[in-house]
Amino acid sequence: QSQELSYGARAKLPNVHPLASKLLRIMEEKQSNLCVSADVTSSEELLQLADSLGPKICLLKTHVDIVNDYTPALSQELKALAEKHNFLIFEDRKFADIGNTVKHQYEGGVYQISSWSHIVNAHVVPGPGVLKGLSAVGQPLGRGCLLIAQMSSQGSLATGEYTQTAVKMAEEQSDFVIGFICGSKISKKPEFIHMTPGVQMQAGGDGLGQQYSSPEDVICNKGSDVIIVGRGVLGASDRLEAAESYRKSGWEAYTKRMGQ
Ligand code: BMP
Repeated sequence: QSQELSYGARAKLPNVHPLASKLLRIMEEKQSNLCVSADVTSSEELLQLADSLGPKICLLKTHVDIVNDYTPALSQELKALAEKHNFLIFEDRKFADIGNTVKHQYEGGVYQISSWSHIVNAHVVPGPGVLKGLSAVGQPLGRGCLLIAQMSSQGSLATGEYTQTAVKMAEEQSDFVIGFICGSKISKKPEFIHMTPGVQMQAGGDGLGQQYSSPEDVICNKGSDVIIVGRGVLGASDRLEAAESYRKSGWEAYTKRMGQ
């Protein structure tokens, strides 16, 4: 078995995207491969989460379109908190249209996502044009994109050849694609970051198709890099304590994988 590179070593690879490098450095520094999915509907709660959990996370994932009192001040304050606590922001917008349309959706509209979110993601179902459109906006700003190669939900169609095509598409646009949303490691290239949603301490589901695996399984057995946790943290009576326990589990699974 070939020697696996640490997050820190991957940050220094000659062909790594600068944003992927930054995220890998944050992960190493904060000893955190935890992305909290801040799926809340009020601005105040979102900012409170970002400020209190900020020290525990490498990445904050948002669904800005579920916030019911959005103003541009929210995204500006999120940006400031990301700097304060040294994490990146990932707006989980799941772009899935032709290049020209996603370009407008990324840059304009109410949310102006490209102006505040370091990372976005896209479905590969439209073909490479979706990335051409997004990168026209994001690349000059130093942004990065994750391709949705697999999904955690039951009955997902993103399997087999579809997943393989996503990997190929990423390799062909590695000046903008920094990794994948996936259930397990799907690319051998250490420059790409694998991120996995559907994580809770206990396996199971939510009755609406979500399927959960544990941090240990995702990082250690499946070889992914980042755990994405929503309700595992949000549903806890003490969210900070829950975030710390996911950070610790994710990090221990990583050190175990590295054989330390
Ligand atoms: P939770 O941990 O509460 O199940 O939340 C998971 C989060 O990850 C949600 O924001 C969801 O939109 C997102 N997600 C997912 O669950 N599965 C995927 O395949 C892709 C996702 O973005």
